[in-house]
Amino acid sequence: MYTLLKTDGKAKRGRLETVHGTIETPVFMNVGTAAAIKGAVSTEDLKVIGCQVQLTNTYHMHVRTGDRIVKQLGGLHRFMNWDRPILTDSGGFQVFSLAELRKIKEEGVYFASHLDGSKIFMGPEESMQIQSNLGSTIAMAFDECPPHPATKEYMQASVDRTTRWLDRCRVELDRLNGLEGTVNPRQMLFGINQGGTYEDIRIQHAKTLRDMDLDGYALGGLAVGESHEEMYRILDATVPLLPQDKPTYLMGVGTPANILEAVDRGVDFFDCVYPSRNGRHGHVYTNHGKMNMLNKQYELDEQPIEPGCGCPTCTHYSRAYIRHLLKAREMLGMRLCVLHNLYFYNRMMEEIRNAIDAGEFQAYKKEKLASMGRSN
Ligand code: PRF
Ligand code: ZN
Repeated sequence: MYTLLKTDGKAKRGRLETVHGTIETPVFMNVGTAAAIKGAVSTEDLKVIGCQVQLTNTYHMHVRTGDRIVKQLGGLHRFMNWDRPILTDSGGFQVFSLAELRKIKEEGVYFASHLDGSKIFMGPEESMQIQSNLGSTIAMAFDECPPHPATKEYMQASVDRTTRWLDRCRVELDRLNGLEGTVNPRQMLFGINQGGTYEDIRIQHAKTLRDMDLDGYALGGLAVGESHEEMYRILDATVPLLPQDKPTYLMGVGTPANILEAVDRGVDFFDCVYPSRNGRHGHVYTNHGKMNMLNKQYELDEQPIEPGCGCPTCTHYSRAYIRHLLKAREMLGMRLCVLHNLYFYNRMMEEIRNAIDAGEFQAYKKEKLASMGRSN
């Protein structure tokens, strides 16, 4: 159940109650693609960092180790020793970005695994079955994330198919939730709005989705190569059409600035690999912009990454030591940078929630954007 607690302009402050506990929004979902946050980050670390919800991928768990095995082991929560909410992405996006020899048909997608080339079929029913085996808190509808750019004809046909797939997802998830032995019989379903940068297709699709009484509404097909301005234009046109009393989720976004702009347009949920991926490369976020920890200027620098930061890294280690670890290719260097970045993202979301609560979101956004500078 989602409760809209407060609005500040279009920014929403919400609360989603789930069988795995409460999610305060706006929220950043930490990306654990294959049931692990890359960079050797554990469940215990995530609790310290203030992570409310993790995201795991249907596609990755299906091709290795297999969702049936995870089900036999009691589902993802028990498998990962994580008792808070988990959202699983449907495979729609990963099939399009990773798999080879892809063929899209009305029934679903035929493709070859990126691991061993084995032939796999995934349609709406298969995606729901896998997500049900995983037992995540929130399942995502199986969609097509069309490439950017795509012709209008292709986009319209793709979105219409995604809508038909959503109908099939709903029927199948209802069936699975009613079966005996289902890992999480109260699994929720979020639908996904598509349409690329075609405003009219987006709007028409959003209107179709809002009449479907889903647990949440995602915006897919953004941050796939269009400009930030185009993405904001699509959010301006689409988010106001989605039910305000349900959570909204902007998939795969983004930079701190993207998140601030999307919150300002009414988005509740985010996920992105940037904090973990950048951290693994020694790139860290601070309130004064990004830093490259490999730079020579930190060789003798005994300050923490960000003075005043309460993360496990900044509490204990210096820039000089972190630079050394990265140079020496010690795993700890990556891990410390990832921990700081995830803390930075989760802390920013907490600041956003506090600012909306106080009715000061505009002032907060302006100050944060100004202090971080253009690089974010
Ligand atoms: N669909 C799904 N997952 C996604 C996307 C999408 O369009 C995106 C696009 N940014 C990220 N993850 N199912
Ligand atoms: Zn820190």
